[in-house]
Amino acid sequence: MTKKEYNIPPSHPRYISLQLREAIADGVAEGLSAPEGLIAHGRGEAFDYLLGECTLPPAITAIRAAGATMLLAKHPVISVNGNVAALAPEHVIELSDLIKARIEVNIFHYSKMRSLAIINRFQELGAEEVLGEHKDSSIPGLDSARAQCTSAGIYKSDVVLVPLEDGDRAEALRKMGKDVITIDLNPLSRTSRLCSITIVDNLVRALPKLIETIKELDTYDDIQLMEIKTSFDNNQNLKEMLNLINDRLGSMVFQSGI
Ligand code: PTJ
Repeated sequence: MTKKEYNIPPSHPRYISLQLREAIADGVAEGLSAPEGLIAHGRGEAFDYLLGECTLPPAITAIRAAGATMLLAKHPVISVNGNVAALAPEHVIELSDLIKARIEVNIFHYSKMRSLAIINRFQELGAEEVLGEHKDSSIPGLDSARAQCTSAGIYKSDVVLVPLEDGDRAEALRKMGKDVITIDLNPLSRTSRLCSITIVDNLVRALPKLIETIKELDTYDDIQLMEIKTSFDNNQNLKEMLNLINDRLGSMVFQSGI
């Protein structure tokens, strides 16, 4: 999240959550995020409550698998949308620099103006290249605007990170033979179930952890990385996450707040 002064005292018990909410509201006001992005954010907030607003162990496992997969990639791409541009542009740029991944804007609620605003935001923050303005290729079997992509970016990629995604594109990208990694707070979403690796965590917590993990895994050889990648089972990981949420809810004791 771009550091900005919002009118929320740091002592507020919901400080971080409220800051993120302001960042998304700003994103809409600045023409980066779609109004629908507010709804998606609210759904994310609800799931974050269920996780206890922290990175749970299955997410750490998924982050390691994602890190290994990204380090093994020949053409990694990070696909960004309006919510990602509002919440975590600096982390996306750091990650792209670290693994030499291309950044491509690909939005669901398409408008040329918003697409350009997102490209500009990333460039203002130091991204050298942001693909997505001139789309010259398309993802087969996908009817939405998200099918349009660039041949040098998403089309050519072997590994794509698609945070806050819609399931249809994830499915189509997988059918193209790509490894598709998502970050999604909802372990029940189609995207979560259809991706190769799903990190069930908040984007703003997961990206810095992914960056740290990649720095650590950078000393591993390809055989060790492949072992981490192939030993990951997405369905099993989602099941563990749901079991943890279930246990957490079952053991909650409510106390008077005062
Ligand atoms: O900019 P656009 O036009 O591409 O639109 C972006 C949104 C996010 C509006 C669009 O992709 C969309 O409608 O997404 P969905 O289908 O609502 O899915 C968003 C998913 O992200 C939901 O499962 C949310 O629970 C989840 N989510 C929301 N906020 C976060 C999140 N996951 C991780 N971190 C978050 N901060």
